[in-house]
Amino acid sequence: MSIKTVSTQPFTDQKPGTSGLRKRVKAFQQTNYLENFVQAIFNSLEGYQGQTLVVGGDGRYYNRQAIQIILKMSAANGFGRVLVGQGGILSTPAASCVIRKNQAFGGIILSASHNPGGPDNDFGIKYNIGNGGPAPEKVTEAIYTYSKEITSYQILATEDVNLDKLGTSQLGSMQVEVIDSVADYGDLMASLFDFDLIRKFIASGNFRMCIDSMHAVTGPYAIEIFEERLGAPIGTVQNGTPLEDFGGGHPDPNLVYAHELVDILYGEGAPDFGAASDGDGDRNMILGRKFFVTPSDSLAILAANAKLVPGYSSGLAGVARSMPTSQAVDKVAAQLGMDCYETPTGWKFFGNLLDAGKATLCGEESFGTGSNHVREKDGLWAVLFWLNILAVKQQSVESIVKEHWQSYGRNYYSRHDYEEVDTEKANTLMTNLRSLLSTLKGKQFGQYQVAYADDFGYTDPIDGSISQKQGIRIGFSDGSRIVFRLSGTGTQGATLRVYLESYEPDVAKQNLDPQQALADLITLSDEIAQIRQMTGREKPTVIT
Ligand code: G16
Repeated sequence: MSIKTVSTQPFTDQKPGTSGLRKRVKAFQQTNYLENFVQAIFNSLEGYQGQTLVVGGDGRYYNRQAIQIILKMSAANGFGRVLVGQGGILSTPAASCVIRKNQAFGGIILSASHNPGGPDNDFGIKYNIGNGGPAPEKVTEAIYTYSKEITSYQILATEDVNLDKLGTSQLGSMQVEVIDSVADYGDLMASLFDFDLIRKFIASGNFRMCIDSMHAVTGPYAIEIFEERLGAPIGTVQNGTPLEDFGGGHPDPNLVYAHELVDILYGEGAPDFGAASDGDGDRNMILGRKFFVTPSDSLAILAANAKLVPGYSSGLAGVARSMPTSQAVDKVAAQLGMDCYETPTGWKFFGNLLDAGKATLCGEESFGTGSNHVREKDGLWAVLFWLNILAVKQQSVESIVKEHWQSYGRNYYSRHDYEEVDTEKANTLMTNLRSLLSTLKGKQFGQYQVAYADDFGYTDPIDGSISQKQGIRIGFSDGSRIVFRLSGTGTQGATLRVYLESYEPDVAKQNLDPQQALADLITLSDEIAQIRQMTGREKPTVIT
């Protein structure tokens, strides 16, 4: 087995986005494309010689081939040991858990998250640091810099590793350990939640649930946790076999793409509870019978009820949400007397707050919720948190949410996405908006008066790092908001996201359809940003 040094040329498009590098599979299949990026990751790191790396992915098309390349490059670059999930499978939160449990140097996760998979769809790769969380911006920027300068990479000339057989083998001087993808993660969940209580609740027969893994990575995790450890009937988990193309679906747990589950929860004889997870298992959608819980509300409700759950019974240090996420959790934090942090979009921004013990729960409007148990958002964790609350309160999902609104008020919320918009047009729309900002304050639009208008910037309270231009916020004097930003996770053209929020403390007015409650703000967002004119689109592609 010899180490080969292969000459290569840089690619100019390897800048990591909101969560790593995401491109079409075909881009990754170009000669040296993946190798360059992996070498750029290694070049950006210091002190990893002889250390442990965790590797796994969501099982999508090209996962196995990519893992073989990464294993051979890790060996050639001097890692001492790689822990790899069986079959190449590790959900994003499970990878975070394994990194932390083994005090690994870091991890490489292969996933394009909720983006579709298959030869003509998407693939992705991201680096996680030793705390188990996504690399912070200074690391991703260094990776990008190295990717632009690269002239060669190192790889071991050797046979592929058998990824399906548990156990240890040798790759040059590096050890490869194929680990059970689920065990460590399952044990961590059992340590946080009252599994006995949930098991009894499920066994009582008064509660039925349906979990949709969308043919993505959570299948084996959900089957072991819900059906095997918690005793839910076989078949509770649907679409539980990970497929390379996710069965042709779009593994994004929202009302549009998780329609199979939505049809069940809104149909005749619907179960009491439904949940779905995304491609790599870090997102979640929570449904009650004929009832949808917005991710922003979900975060607020978990925070308000955390004391009911063993892993959080001593209270929360604080909470954090991304800027576009609704302010529902802010109300809970204020009432419980704890800090609430507002960060840019991207789970990586929560890492420092979690490490410093300033926040215990974090969440994002993009169907992500998590806590300090790992350093990634965690879909099945959120489902278990809800199950634990339901088992204690013995109420329906809908009544828990409505009681929450009665106590804290309701933050009506919706996100309108315009996908695959021409990049230049989307950039012009944002530039135009930026140039308007200084003129907006104090302006009256119908019933709304602009209280502030800015481009969100964030100074990390722990390390002082600054992130600018993180989304345009227009806030009104009644607490309503419109936020505009361009997604950092798409792979084709640009995705414009428009986030709309209004606050309703009056219980009598809390039962409107959000699109109706937000109708004036929706019209106003078009008036201010000229969305239809600039994008040529009459309506959003996806409304959540
Ligand atoms: C990633 C990030 C999240 C972010 C989401 C959407 O999630 O980890 O923090 O909220 O993308 O980002 P954007 O609005 O830029 O598309 P995931 O689940 O795709 O890894």
